[in-house]
Amino acid sequence: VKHALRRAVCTAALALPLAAIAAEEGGGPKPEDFVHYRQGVMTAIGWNFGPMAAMVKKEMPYDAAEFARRAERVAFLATLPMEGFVPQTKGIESHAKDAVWDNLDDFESRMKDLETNTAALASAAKGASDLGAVVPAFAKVGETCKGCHDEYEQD
Ligand code: ASC
Repeated sequence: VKHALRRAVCTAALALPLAAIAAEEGGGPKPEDFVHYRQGVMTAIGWNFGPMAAMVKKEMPYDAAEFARRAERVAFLATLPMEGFVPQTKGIESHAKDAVWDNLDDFESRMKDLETNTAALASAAKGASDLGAVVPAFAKVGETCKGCHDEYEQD
């Protein structure tokens, strides 16, 4: 009887998808973990965007290699935050308005625009020797940031 019971329990466990087992045992990410993850990525994007913005505003001398390196980083980082905007985080206190989850298709399409426009900036920055060559692509990224923040970010 004991063996039969153990076999039944093991069979049931194997039938459960791994993710469900992880969640049941508390091993999966909790809703707050998704929020912290996306906040960390957004912070890293801002960290790398800042010096590019300073160069464009001529608050810092234009350094083509540094600009290109940061543009590459931002293009990669832009592919990451969407994974943190999962519906189970709706209602958790953060800078994200609930409007994100009420308009998830629009939000996701804006994130895609960010990927596209940051990739274009990284390409433009790669061969650029003067600031003028990167400003249009930089401005487009800035508009993409601002458009989405205006719509979906709160204090
Ligand atoms: C930044 C920052 C943003 C964008 C946006 C561009 O430095 O934190 O969200 O630039 O303001 O318009």
